[in-house]
Amino acid sequence: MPEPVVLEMQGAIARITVNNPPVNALCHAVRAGLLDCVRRADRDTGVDGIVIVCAGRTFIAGADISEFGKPPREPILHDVLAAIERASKPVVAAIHGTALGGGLELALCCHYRVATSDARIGLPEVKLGLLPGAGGTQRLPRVLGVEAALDAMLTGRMLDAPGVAERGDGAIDAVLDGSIADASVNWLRGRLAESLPLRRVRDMPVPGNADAAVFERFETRAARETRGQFAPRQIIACVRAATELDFDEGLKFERARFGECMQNPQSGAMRHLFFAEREAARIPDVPRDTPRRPINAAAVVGAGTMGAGIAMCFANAGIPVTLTDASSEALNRAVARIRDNYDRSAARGRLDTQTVERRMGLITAEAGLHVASRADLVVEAVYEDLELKKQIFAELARECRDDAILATNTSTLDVNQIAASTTTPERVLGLHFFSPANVMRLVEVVRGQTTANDVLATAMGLVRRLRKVGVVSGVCYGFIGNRMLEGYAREAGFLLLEGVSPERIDRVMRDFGFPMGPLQMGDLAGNDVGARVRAERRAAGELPEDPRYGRVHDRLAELGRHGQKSGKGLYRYGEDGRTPEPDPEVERLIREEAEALGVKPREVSDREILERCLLPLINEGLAILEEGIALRASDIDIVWVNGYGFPVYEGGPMYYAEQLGLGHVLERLRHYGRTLGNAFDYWTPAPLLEQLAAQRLALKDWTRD
Ligand code: 3H9
Repeated sequence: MPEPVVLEMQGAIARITVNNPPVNALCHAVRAGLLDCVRRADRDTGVDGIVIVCAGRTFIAGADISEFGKPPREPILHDVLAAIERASKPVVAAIHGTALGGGLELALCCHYRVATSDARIGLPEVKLGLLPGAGGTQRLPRVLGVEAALDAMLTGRMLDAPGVAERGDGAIDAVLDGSIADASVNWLRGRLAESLPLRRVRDMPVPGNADAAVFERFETRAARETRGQFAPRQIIACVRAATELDFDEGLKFERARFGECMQNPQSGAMRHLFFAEREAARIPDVPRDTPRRPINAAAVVGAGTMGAGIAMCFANAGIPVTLTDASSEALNRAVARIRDNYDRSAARGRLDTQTVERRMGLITAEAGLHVASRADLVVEAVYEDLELKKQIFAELARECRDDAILATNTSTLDVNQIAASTTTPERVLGLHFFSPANVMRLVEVVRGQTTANDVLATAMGLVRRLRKVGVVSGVCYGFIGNRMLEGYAREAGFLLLEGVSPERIDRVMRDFGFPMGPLQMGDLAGNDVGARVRAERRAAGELPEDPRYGRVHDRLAELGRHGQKSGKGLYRYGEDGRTPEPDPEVERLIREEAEALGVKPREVSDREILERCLLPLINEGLAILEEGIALRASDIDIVWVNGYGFPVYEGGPMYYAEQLGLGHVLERLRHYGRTLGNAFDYWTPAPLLEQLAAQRLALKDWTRD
């Protein structure tokens, strides 16, 4: 193992290089090495200045997250940063890649900062349920101003170094060409010749006059954008402290708040998700170095909302894409919709017009499946009809190159049957995008019985290139996410029949942290779609013969109450077409249906609403795990957080279950089985749950033999 931190002399400049792959995290050895090198260089009378630079792909990406929760080992980061800041000679941070979290905090303790033109900086701690706890909340406002600093810390967004340098406020002092290790040394030499002073961010005043109104505005925004999260409020409090307290008092305040965030269970949940997301990319029987097929051109079959959204995903990632459909009107409509979508982003200042034109230029619309012959990968996104999809795949297999990958965006149909309709099933898999495809991060990558390893590896790589998160799912009805949704939606429907109002059910689930409740979500997805799927599944004998099952929603669909899109569903929608309002007509309908079914109104507590919605979902997750549909429990968490709005600070349904205690989950399932009756085995615990609870095993420690 090479030394993680080395010091070498470049004339009178001491260059300290951090080399701790993959991202130069500030683990114990790096902290110790940095402290030692900085002290040595500072003492050495032959040294005029110091440069801190990193080897590999990036500058320091922050504290080592895998050390969190373990007892701290000296030297702690604060001591290292204090030594850098107090050095008697100018210290320059030479940034390439990304300077994040503790990495940027370290750079802010240096007296100057230089960067490559593609470098980015950021304080993303909020995404881990934390705040920048090594001076970031006190120093960033001093160089960027309160508002820009708060914006960066509350969103965790990265800022481009050249843009920051242009502001001229000392956050980045220069953007350099060529090798950063050499260019930074030369830059420092030049400045030393001009006898540059030791400039410490801690001595700068916080610019501007941030009054109470500014902080209130950010409080309101945080309450909306990061509802229920603990860390954002602490970040705002710390920045306020930076404007009110002297620097050292501000640091103390920050440290105390950082400790509170670290202790808060939310951070544990969010750190779990950080590692879970990276783990999801690993497929045990597909080695990381499996060769991938090049994807330089894509095609999307079906120009509906989904197809158009998927085409945008490719264009956004710079991949040329051909959208095709049998109907040229549908194609024209799709292109107009895409254009409109981009124009609206441009109007909001999220995209510049050049980017809009470049992306539009990558999208071609042309009728006829023959256009797919040019593609390296085709995504089919037509109507959910198995026969239609089989026909399309048979034709695609003839039209496309032999090595082209054929993917279906089905959310319910059997990928194995679709693959079997081609002569080359090994190149077929599912790519289940979530709606709206250009916004939602999740893609379930559905591995068919015959999908080849390199096809799967290529698809996972592609999803990452689209800046989304891919989770591998086996083939079953609804894959991971929609299959788990069933029990959740079922119980919401039963609670309606038992006399609980739709608003109350949705409110309880929103209070738990979902952006919307199950009934609002149903209205958004469309009751006609749900009713059609239920009818097909009922006919196929795949649903319990329970007259209560989906009853209210089937009635709504019969009445043309399709949901938001038709202005009324379980709710009615006001002027804006989006705000749900209770509808007395629906209340009457629910009462009538309950009477017809003989379901009596009951007193139901909020706790019961929450448990009845969540426990079946968790139970199904365990079944999915046991069947091998999901590779690991944390993959299920990634699906539910990114595809269904499960609150990040609860870590996903399986992590949440583990926090409740699997024994407790088992006991509550049994409780409902006893009190509600266990019709159709609704409350029968998954065998894996019984097994884990009996053995007191954690989900992550369980392996499928
Ligand atoms: C902090 O700094 C607290 C301070 O304010 C206060 C302290 C007192 N630690 O994402 P990738 C691993 S909090 C440990 O696939 P990319 C990651 O698990 C920290 N490990 O690469 C993965 O491992 P594996 C604030 C880390 O190129 C591998 O590196 N900083 C860390 O797509 C590659 O990661 C952050 O939150 C870490 N800090 O993206 C930054 N970071 O290969 C978090 C990464 O075994 N990191 N790993 O699966 C990132 O955002 C991205 O990793 C980065 C690279 C953009 C840097």
